[in-house]
Amino acid sequence: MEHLKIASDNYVAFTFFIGTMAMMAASVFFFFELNNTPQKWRTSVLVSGLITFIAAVHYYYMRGYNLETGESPTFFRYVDWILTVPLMCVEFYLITKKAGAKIGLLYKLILASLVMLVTGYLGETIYVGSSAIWGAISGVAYFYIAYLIWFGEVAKLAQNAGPQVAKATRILAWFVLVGWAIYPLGYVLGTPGGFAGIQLVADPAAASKAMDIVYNIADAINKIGFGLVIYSLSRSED
Ligand SMILES: *C/C=C(C)/C=C/C=C(C)/C=C/C1=C(C)CCCC1(C)C
Repeated sequence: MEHLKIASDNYVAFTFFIGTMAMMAASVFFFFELNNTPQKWRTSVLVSGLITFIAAVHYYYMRGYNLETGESPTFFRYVDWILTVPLMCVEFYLITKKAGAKIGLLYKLILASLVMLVTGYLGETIYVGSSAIWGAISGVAYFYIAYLIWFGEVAKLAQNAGPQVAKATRILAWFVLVGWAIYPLGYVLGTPGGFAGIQLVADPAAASKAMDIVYNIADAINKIGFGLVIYSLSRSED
């Protein structure tokens, strides 16, 4: 077999590589810190570690897949998201639980995230010709999640859960509003032939590369950054 190496101008492979390393390091950090985490925050910090660990395994695979085939690992990208995004919903439930969050809230968040991801996957793979319609449905589910966190149940519960939880929830809400909004940008960039007439990158191969780079950057910000907000909450006095 030919020996595969990452060319120094191969930014897609490079971001997969650095993403793998960052997710691994973050997982080791969260797991090892569990021992000196106060009991009431242990599950939350554990979930932060699970999110980056699941991503690390997928990134390790996607890195190899991309290097060997030169293609975008769309399927495993979505497998990763379908596991990790619901776990981020679990984080919102866990931190608002002591203010009375009900399991129904968790189901709502998880259901909306599944709708968001499944419709995004359909628009990216099977119904590329109607990617705008699937992207729009996905976007509605995304805004519903953002609504719950900014103004709905999550926001209201966080207000009653003490100043530290309120503050952490506000930061996480910014992650969802700004950090998560990077993904639709990747989707628009990567739609072959353009998204609803918007074509940011004309060459299909370049478009798919741009999409992978955007998704890889977004994942690092959202998974590791999100986990660090939970970690710093676990170190607060509350
Ligand atoms: C760790 C992975 C995360 C936080 C992934 C989040 C993914 C999204 C917020 C994706 C959203 C999409 C839309 C809102 C519309 C277009 C299709 C998607 C799936 C890219």
